[in-house]
Amino acid sequence: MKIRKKVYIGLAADIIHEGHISILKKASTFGDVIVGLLTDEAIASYKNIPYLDYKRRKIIIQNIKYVKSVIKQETLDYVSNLNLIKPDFVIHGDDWKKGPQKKTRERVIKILRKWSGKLIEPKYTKNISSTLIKKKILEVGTLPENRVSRLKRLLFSKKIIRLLESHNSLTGLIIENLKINKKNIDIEYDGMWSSSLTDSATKGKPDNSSLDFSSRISSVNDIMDVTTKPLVFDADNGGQIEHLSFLVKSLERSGVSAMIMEDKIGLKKNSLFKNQSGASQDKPSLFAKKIKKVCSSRQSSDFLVIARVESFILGKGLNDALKRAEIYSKAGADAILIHSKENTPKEIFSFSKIFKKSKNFIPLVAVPSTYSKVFEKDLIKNGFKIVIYANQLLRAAYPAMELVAKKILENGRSFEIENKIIPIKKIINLIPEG
Ligand code: SPV
Ligand code: MG
Repeated sequence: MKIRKKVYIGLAADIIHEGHISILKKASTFGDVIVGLLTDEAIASYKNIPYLDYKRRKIIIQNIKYVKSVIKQETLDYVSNLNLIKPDFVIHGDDWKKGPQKKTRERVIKILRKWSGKLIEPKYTKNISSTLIKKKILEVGTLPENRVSRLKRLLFSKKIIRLLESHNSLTGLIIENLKINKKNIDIEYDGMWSSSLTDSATKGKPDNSSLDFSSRISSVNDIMDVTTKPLVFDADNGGQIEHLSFLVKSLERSGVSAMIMEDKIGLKKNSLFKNQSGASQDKPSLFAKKIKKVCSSRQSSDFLVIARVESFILGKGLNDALKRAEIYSKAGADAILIHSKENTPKEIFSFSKIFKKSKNFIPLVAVPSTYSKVFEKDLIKNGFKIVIYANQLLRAAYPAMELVAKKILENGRSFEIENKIIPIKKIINLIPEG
């Protein structure tokens, strides 16, 4: 019996389109097609994680008639899978001759030489852009359960999750769409932070729980209407334990991926205020009960509860912070936000250095508002998995608006500030008609 040749093809296969089918069909004419399906982690190393998780993508691919089998490809690099399979052919669209996969391609060619394998590069199917399809998805929206689970998936696949404050739909759209390319890697925000501070300020109210949760969730829903990325909700101290399960249900129903709950009690005060007199911390055992309540109320463990330790904010020091983090982790928290209002990350790094070694270690979250010089790479090195830029968009918008308002008053007309504001046409075209 003639032994069939082996054809290897690496795929992300997030949004399957006719381009994928055409390349798989072509591959099958050379032999048995083995798909190396990129894991979320492999994809996250050069762009945003896919809409569908690995399991679901695998089901789709292994049921395509041109595919013989599917294996995991855990890195963008093909070498370890190729060494394992020693395929006669590797097939890939010729679009990887430039861009982020150029080096990967060179390594494939080199390794194939070892067993005289061949690289086949059909012309990339033009006019099918997954970016365009993704735009369509955005128009349709995303189901809450898809969105909720995205944060947990990111936690397992990215070195650091980058969240930016969103206080309305327009800021949500900036976070959703903005992308830059740095050294051939797409860089973007992973999701949004619904900040109690900026949500309240946008409505002209102080950050002392003057906005009730239904108002906060209404702002969240506006953002959810026009975005697909995960959103993390600032739940202050979660309110009364007796009401927590209703809050959790509402958040999950809206598609929120996580709530961050702080261990303060009494009339709420923003943590960045210098004077924290009157603010106090909950008893660790009582706060642990709140965490447990969230865990038992959530419909899915994909919805995360992040415990925010305020010991440094209230001058209680490292040992108190560590003790609390241990208790909250044991109570079921999925991550710890260790907050600080120092102007360097020294304090939070002293915490992570010890907590990293604990058997109760869970991922860490940083909010570098006052210590804004810290680079993400240093947060990663120190065990942080989520960074929240908690208020920057509102801080950018307010002075810009105030300046323009002032200039109109000064000049008695708006002509002088035309060069500081975008043309009306641009605003009209900014939001496509539904
Ligand atoms: C918020 O953004 O509302 C926060 C972070 O809770 S902080 O303002 O630092 O307290
Ligand atoms: Mg807040």
